[in-house]
Amino acid sequence: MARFLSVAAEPYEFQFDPDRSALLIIDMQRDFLEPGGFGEMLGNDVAQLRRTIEPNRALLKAWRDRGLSVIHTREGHRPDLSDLPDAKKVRGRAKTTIGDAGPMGRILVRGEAGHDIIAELYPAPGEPVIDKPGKGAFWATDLHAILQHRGIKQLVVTGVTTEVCVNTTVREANDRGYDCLVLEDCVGSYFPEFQAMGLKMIKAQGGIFGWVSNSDTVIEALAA
Ligand code: C5J
Repeated sequence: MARFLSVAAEPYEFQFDPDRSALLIIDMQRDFLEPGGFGEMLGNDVAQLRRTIEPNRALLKAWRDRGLSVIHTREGHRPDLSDLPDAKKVRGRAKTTIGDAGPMGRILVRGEAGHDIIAELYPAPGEPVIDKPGKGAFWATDLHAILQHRGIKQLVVTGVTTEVCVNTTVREANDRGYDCLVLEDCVGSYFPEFQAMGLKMIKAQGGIFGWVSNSDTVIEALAA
């Protein structure tokens, strides 16, 4: 019989069945988070994202200790860039863009060092890694099929960045019938104002896209 756990959240408590829930960790990739990576090369302050590493590490350990589903994503493209739309390639008019040589290999290309997940949160054997060409984790991937085959109905979502890939994925998940709980200390943006607004948008209007809480509440609920 399903055993629901309840955690304090906004706009109201989030109740979830751990056996039908997955921890979905979005794009915790070296190029976004590590000093010397592509994100920093663009002038971003990676400390804004790095503060999420320790809470994610603690949550991931608690989640794995319970034997629950963990799924990781990575944003990136095939080495021949055949899945990279021109619109994405040229957006921003930067001199160095996706597919070009960057500080940790070709930027956002699968198989390159910068595309990989940071060591602190490295996927364990058996944990699916979804390679996504877009911002949302559902578009052009098999994420929905994997979740359906596992009977997953609810997602605890963490990762980077709050206003881009996390928000897009939560919206996609919401339209596919999943409940999403987003943990504010485990998601990050290079821009504090986008972090705040990205979370506000999710929980607005009675939880229009989902719920917002923090990692301690989930870890405590799992331990109870
Ligand atoms: C992610 C991005 N992961 N901001 N990508 O948010 O381009």
